[in-house]
This record gives sequence, structure tokens and C-alpha cells, in this order.
Amino acid sequence: TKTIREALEEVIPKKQAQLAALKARHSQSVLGDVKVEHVIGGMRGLKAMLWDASVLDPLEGIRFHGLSIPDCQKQLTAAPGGKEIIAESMLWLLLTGQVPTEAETRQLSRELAEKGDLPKHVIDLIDSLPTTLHPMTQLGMGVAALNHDSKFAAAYEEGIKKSEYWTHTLDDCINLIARLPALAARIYRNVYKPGQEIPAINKDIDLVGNYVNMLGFGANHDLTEYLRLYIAIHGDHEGGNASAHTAHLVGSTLADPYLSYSAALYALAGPLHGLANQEVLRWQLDMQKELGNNITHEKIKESLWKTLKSGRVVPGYGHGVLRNPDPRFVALQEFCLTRPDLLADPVIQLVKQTSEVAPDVLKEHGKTKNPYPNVDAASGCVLYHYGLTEFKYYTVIFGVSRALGALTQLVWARALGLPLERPKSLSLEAIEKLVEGQ
Ligand code: FAM
Repeated sequence: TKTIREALEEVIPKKQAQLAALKARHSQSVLGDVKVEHVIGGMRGLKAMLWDASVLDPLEGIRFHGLSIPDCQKQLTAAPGGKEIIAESMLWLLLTGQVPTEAETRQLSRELAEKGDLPKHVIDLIDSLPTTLHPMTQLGMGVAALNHDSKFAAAYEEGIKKSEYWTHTLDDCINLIARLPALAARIYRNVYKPGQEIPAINKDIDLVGNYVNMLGFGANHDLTEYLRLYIAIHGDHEGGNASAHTAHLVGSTLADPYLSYSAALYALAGPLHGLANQEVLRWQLDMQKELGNNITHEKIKESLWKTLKSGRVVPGYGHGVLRNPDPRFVALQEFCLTRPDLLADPVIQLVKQTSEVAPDVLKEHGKTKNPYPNVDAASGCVLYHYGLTEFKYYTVIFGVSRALGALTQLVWARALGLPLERPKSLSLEAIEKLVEGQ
């Protein structure tokens, strides 16, 4: 059975050769025009980043190394006694481009479990923070503090060759992914369930199984399965989204993976990005309170217009790239469809009903380019149903997940020797001068 490092060692030379050939043959070939709308419009659609792990098609949604979410559900390993993809098999796919065998996945689970304990200084740091500090702020701080033990930073200080960067980066990325559950669970316990003992990491189970145990929900098999699915499918969403892009940008300075991912987490903490996670549920619960029993499509429609007319966005709808319902939303909805207890839950029913009404309302409103639900429209309500009701915490779970994609691509950025990222900016006057007379 190969280790994940050995699997990666096999593919790196091929990719390096592929990149070298592209550079030699096509450095000056054109991928598209840079228009003024790109410069003033958040660079939407501008093809300007190399990112191998996943590609997002506006209509079809995400593919991880060519595999759609249903493909992954068929091909990637589940936990013993479970059905959903586990984080380890998604991590292996994202890093190596290959589907791991079951034995390889289990071996990676063990490696992560063995590396999963937090160092004392991070425990002390997290325990010293006020419980009123947002869990995402705490997560970013904890991740940054883990850089105390960065193998990459230590090796760089000693002086290493560029060709060796990736190997120390890989050490850090695996260590960070391994430690995220203990860090994220400690934050949850401190803020919401103080005084309870956190169980030790079980070396025989998977990363998310351990995460759910440490959160205190280990007895709930359905929640564990849900979080396995959730964490696997939130793992990567191309490179241009704000968190992945931040990790890439900061990493390009050769800041170590802990600092790079800490920065990424603060991008994820913005309400237009990962924080939408907590916003959706708050908004749906308010809607439920406002509408009372016997909620009809007509009443939901009125409520949606109220949100829009007050100048707010409808959280959980729209996307920077997608132009169809998000297949991650569909996968989470399907999880609900197989479970009668979820189907009977009034909040889950309301989320479903809202998804039937909102697209038409948003089309009529006429602003958003994508009136369909994104993943956040569904993700929180299932957590809520299973008793993980503290929605300020939800983005932390997203943060545990997004590490899979952002960190694997940091390893690749080093393996491919990608340079410091430094796009050209222009003043308004400079833009005007350039476009005059065109
Ligand atoms: N409700 C109302 N208006 C919306 C809207 C929504 N859900 N989505 C977009 N719009 C508006 C948007 O505010 C903009 O208005 P202005 O021209 O007045 O500025 C207009 O429609 C055009 O926006 P767009 O080009 O369709 O979207 P963007 O690419 O600029 O933004 C999102 C994408 C996701 C930030 C945006 O759709 C949004 O604010 N959605 C609600 C928040 C949300 O669900 N975020 C989570 C995204 C998720 F995928 C994630 O990162 N986890």
C-alpha cells in the first residue's frame, strides 16, 4: 500500500514535465482578453490562475480532477458502516489526481489520527480567548499559532533548494489537516459546552469521525455521515474563490502553510463567502417565526420580497461563477430525501419550499446572474436538526473542509515552482488613458 507522499512523488515529475512543455510551447499564447469590466468587476471570468484540483463549470458545477460529485460518491471510499465519502479519500484525490484504494484511504486515516493532537501552546491560546470571540477568529488564530512547528519555515531558515520546498510543505499541510478537527472541536467546546471533557483521538477511525466525537456528537451516526459528505464536497471549488485564492496568494510569498491557511480562513469569514453558512439559517428561522404555521409558497414569496426590498441579499442564493443549482446543494438535499426524520423537520421543509420559490422571485428581481441555491442554502439546516444549533460555528466546519483543496494546491504551487503572485494594478486615470480612442 502506497502512502500519500509516495503517490504524490510518482505524479510530480509528470506534472513538472507537462508544465515545462506548456511554458516552452505556449508562453505567449492567448487565453482571453482583459477587459475593463474585469478590472472593475472583481476579475469575474478572468482566466488568470493555475489550479489543478478542481474546475467549476457554470452549468454543471464542480468536478474534482474530472470527477463530478455523483462520480465521487460512487468511486471514493466511505467509512466502515457508512456510505458517504470520507475526507481522506477526497484529500488523496485532490492532492494526487488519483482515486485511492480502500487500503490507502485507511492508511491515510491512521496517519492523520496519529498526527492530530494539538501542541500545548495552541491549547493554552485557545483556552485563553474570550468565548465571545467569533469562532472563525479563534480558528484563524489557532491555525496561525500552529506555525510554531512549521517544517517548511524551519527548513527554509536553514537553507533548502527550491526543488525541496514541496516536501516540507507537504509535511505542514498533512499536519495542519490532521490537527484542524482537534482545534475546531476545542473552539466549539470552549464556546458552547464548557467544562466537558473532550475525548482523545481514536486512531482507528477517520478524520471526520474523530471530529464529530470531539465535538460531542459521536453517538449520532447520521450527523457523522452528514459531516463526512459536507466536508468532502466543500473541500475545493476552483482556485479563484476568495479563501482558496488567499491561501494561494499568501503561499506565493513562501509564507508557510499555517500562515497561508490562516489568512484564507479570514476570507472565508466574510458574509459573501463562507459566513453565508450562518446567515442562511438565521434568516430562515426568522422567516419561520414571521410566517408561523401552514407556510405556503405565497407567504414565502412575500417574505423574500421583503428581504429584497429592504436592500438585503437572499442568503444562500447566487454565485460568482455558477449559473444553475449548485450540485453540492443537490447532494445535501438528496441526503435529506433518504431520511424521514429530516424530511419531517419544519426547518428543512422550509428550506426546500424556499428553493422552489426563490429562483422565480430572484429572476423577477432581475439583479443576480444566478437565481439558484448555492450550497449554503441547505448546509446549516441539517446541522440544526441534529442538535448542532450554534450557527456562528458553521463556517468553522467549512474551514475544516476547505483546507483539503487550498492546502493540496499549496503543495503543488511549490512542486511546480510557481512564482510570487503580483498582478498589475492601474489607477482610474491610467485605465482611461489606455482605453481612449479604442
Ligand atoms: N439576493 C439578492 N441580490 C443578489 C443576490 C441574492 N442572493 N445575489 C446577487 N445579487 C445581486 C448582487 O448584490 C448584485 O447587485 P448590485 O449590482 O446592486 O451590486 C447583482 O445581483 C449582480 O451580482 P452577481 O454578479 O449575480 O453576483 P456576484 O458574483 O457579484 O456575487 C454572491 C456572488 C454569492 C456574493 C452573491 O450572489 C450573493 O451575495 N449571494 C448571497 C450570499 C451568499 O449566498 N453567499 C455564499 C456564496 C457561496 F457560494 C459561498 O461562498 N459559500
